Amino acid sequence: GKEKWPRGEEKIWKECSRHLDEDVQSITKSVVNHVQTSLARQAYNIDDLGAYQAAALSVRDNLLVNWNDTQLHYTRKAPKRAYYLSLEFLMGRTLDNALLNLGLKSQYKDGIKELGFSLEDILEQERDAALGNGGLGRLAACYLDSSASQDLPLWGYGLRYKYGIFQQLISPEGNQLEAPDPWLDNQNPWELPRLDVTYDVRFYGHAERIGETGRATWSGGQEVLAVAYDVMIPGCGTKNTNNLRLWESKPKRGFDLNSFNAGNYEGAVESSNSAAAITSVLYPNDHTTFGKELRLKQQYFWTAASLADILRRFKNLGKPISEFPDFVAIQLNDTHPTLAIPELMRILVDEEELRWDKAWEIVTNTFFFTNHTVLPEALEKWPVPLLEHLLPRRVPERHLQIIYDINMQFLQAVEKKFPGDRDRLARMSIIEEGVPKQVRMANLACIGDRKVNGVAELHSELVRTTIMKDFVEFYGVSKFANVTNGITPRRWLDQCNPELSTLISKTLGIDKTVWLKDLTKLEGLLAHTEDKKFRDEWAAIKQRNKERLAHHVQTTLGLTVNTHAMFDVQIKRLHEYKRQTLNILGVIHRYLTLKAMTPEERKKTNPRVVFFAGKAAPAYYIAKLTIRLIVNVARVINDDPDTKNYLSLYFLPDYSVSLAEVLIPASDISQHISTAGTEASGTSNMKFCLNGGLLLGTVDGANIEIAEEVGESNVFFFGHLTPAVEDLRYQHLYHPVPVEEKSPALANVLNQVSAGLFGDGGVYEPLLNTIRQSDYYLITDDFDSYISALNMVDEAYLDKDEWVKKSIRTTAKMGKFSSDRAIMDYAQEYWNIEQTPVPSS
Ligand code: GLG
Repeated sequence: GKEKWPRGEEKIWKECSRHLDEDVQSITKSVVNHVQTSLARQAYNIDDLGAYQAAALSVRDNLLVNWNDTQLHYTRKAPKRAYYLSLEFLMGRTLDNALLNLGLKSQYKDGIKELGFSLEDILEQERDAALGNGGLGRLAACYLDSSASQDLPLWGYGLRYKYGIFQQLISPEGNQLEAPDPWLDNQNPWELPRLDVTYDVRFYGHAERIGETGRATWSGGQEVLAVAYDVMIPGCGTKNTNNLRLWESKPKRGFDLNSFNAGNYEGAVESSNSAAAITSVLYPNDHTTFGKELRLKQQYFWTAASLADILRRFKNLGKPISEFPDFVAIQLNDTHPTLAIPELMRILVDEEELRWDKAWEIVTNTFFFTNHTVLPEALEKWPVPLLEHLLPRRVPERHLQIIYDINMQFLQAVEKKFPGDRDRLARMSIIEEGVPKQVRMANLACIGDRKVNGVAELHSELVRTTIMKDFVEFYGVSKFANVTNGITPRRWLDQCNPELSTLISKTLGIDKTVWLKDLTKLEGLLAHTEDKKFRDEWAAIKQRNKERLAHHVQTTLGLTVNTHAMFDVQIKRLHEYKRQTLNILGVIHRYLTLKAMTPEERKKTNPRVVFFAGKAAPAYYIAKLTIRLIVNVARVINDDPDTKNYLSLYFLPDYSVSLAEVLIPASDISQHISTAGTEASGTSNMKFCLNGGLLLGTVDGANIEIAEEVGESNVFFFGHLTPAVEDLRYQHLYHPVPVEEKSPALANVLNQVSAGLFGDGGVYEPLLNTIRQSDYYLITDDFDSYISALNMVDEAYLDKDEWVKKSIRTTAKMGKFSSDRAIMDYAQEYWNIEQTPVPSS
């Protein structure tokens, strides 16, 4: 018969259920309880780290109350769900965010204090969960926060890397060194191991077609176990607590017994190693792909486990498989999870025994694809031999068969629409001819998806007119849309800038949970720009945030920062297209200019402190050389008695989410200076502006939309526009003009570096030559207008009052850039899912 749930007395279960801790006393009790039982320690031997762990476990208990209610509610209501598949989730720290979203921060602060600790100190004990490289991974984290805050039934799926993005060290010469990031060493209180939720994932093996059915069987090869770890994602001002499910790979049987019995002990251990290796490390490359087998294994392992899990949940609904797209929407974050398309085809055709056409209809109504870049080096391609021939390493061979079948049908349709256009067929094919042949993942993702989107207006337009042009002509333009990125104001204002958050609530006269969830409410600040007292408070908070950053630099690097200078910040991955080179060459130009001045003239200038932070991909030589140059320029100019009161420079090592939380609120101006058309969106630009920092940038990515919101008089724009870029590159190659002619100022800077002003005779030549030669990123073309923009910033800053007004106006107009707006757009225009609030019990 049917089992009765709950077993035993329902009343007892209910009475004994845990509720949220809401008062200081029960919080203190729960923390002490964890000290004693979970950590097996006592009042006499507990330090800050232990106190952090106990507090975290107690907060986790509270999160679990809401998480359980949410999952039960979703199961009972059975709404359509969305799944966000991302190879990266750059979460940062959790404790502070959880306390704020639960609304329990002040209670925990008091409770922790009663136990003799300070909440501020124990928050610092937490290590970042750094399972991402940069913008793409942090965007995924912001979307999870927004999905919970907006009561949307959404889960994230990713990998539980044992090592996150590497730790960056700077050698005495100024070189970047990479060290592993063993973030799980201290145990992770924020995850729930679900040792009961596992799937087998098959690699290699052999696929055999069954007659003409289109079906195949697939057997043999290596089987790896995927084990689920769940991370709770609390919403702000709601009970809804979503889930991020991360997969860990494990050998299916601890040992391969056959090899063991055959006396091959080492071989047996190796096979268990290779299974565990799949989720051992995040690939540290941003915007570049290498056809590495392990990366392909990661992608397949993760998509296969996630799809199996999604399918199992769908099957529990008892609906026919044809209704799959009515209950499931899957967002592919970049092309990384594109193997989900052939994998779902495999399941539907081989296991569910659907006809190919029927299966294809389901697939193309389930998936949605976000593109994050038009840079060619970032578009994923996998060599066919890696997917097929490389014996005995036939990574999912069956999937290649399916990809070929998809391609054949697709190209037939293209041929029908554009008869005889062979070039077009070659461009649109999923397979790129050449040695070796390659699988173009963006083409596959586009063909297998219902909708494709870019991440800012300009970028989406570039997607339509460049990389997806042929596909627009084939499918029509409506398949290609835009969702401008967003950021969560919970972490990126309330958490990182608590004083400003308090001032905003006070000024607007509303509770913060209201404006944090409807960020357009910030516009109400505009009515107060003429209020001198408000402006003074605004400026004083910025000043204290600058002092907080200076304190951080003092305690971590032992350096004293002049907090009365303007703080100018560029923090992001090191990349030629982001042009940290333009910035550092600008700094050198400023230094040379100051040196040439009399002491009296210098006194009239605007003192400036320049901060850089960011990691370079370990194999990216030019990016690493740029770091070295920054570090060595800093050394010289910070030591120069003539200029050091007017200009100083810091490279802060090991950039992370937590460091960003200190840097962003402290900035007066931040730089987003990519070559026009190269930065798809950028998201830190939004974070700085939300915190009242002004923007210096090129007409690129989301900078454009920020300027549209805040008005061009409140941003500093410079440089060539996107349509000019190609022509300029062409000129560089075929009609080059020497740097001396184009920009004497820049030529002088380059010569000074070459001449060894910053030591290191000769080492920077390869970097300087990228500029002197083809100058692909247009440093020479934009240098002079960049310098004038910097001068305009200085001039504007001298009028303090007007500057503060600009700052307030900027924050006030950032409503559009909340990730709540973006996630609701996906929910309504793409996934067709509904807000499903969990009733408060
Ligand atoms: C990309 C882009 C950024 C974008 C981010 C999120 O380079 O411009 O803001 O994704 O969409 N790979 C990235 O970081």
